[in-house]
Amino acid sequence: SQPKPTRRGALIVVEGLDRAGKSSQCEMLREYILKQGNAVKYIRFPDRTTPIGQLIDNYLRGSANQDDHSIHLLFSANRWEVAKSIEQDIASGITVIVDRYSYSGAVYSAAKANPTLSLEWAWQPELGLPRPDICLFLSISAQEAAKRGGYGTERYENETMQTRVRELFRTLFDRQEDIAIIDAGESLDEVSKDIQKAVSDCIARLDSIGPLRVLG
Ligand code: NYM
Ligand code: MG
Repeated sequence: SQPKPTRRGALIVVEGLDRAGKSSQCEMLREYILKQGNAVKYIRFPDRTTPIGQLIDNYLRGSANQDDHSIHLLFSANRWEVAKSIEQDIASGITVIVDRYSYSGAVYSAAKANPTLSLEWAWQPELGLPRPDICLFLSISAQEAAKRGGYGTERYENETMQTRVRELFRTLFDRQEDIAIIDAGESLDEVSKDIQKAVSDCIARLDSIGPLRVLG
């Protein structure tokens, strides 16, 4: 008899405003998936360790300026340079948790209100990237986020920008599929439970979803 083919991993994205609790929730989710006996990997965007990532890091810290379009395309390129390895991990049965992805990419750039940088324009370079099986949006108001120990000092970390980002996330998520809106205003454990439920449902659907798809 033939050996059973490896069941592919799931591609899980966690999105939200700065201070929504993404990193803590990603770590709790990683432990949950591991405990269930599944291989799991955590990655984040921007990946500041690559040469492109270093340009992005300089920009975010304010030590370099960039044209809005140019930096946007660098954020996208930073995903494209990892796309193959995500596909390989998924195919070999590893579930990949991604902290921020194309959704952040499109909305943070579009939030700058540059007249030639619309949400539609910003989404285009993402077309063809691995498509998440589920995107968990940790939903929290900009005011609530601001209360959580305040923002950092990087670019975009202010309430005006975050308010626009939040609106654009909503607009984008109305157009995209497989989005789970999670109320991130609750306790860590409650939020984590909601995430586990959404992810378990997604993993149970994997066989009917079939192979990893691409963003459209
Ligand atoms: N960001 C993140 C973008 O502007 N475009 C992108 O494509 C991605 C992935 O980078 N404020 C912004 C959102 C964040 C900032 O991310 C740094 P983090 O997760 O706070 O380190
Ligand atoms: Mg941040």
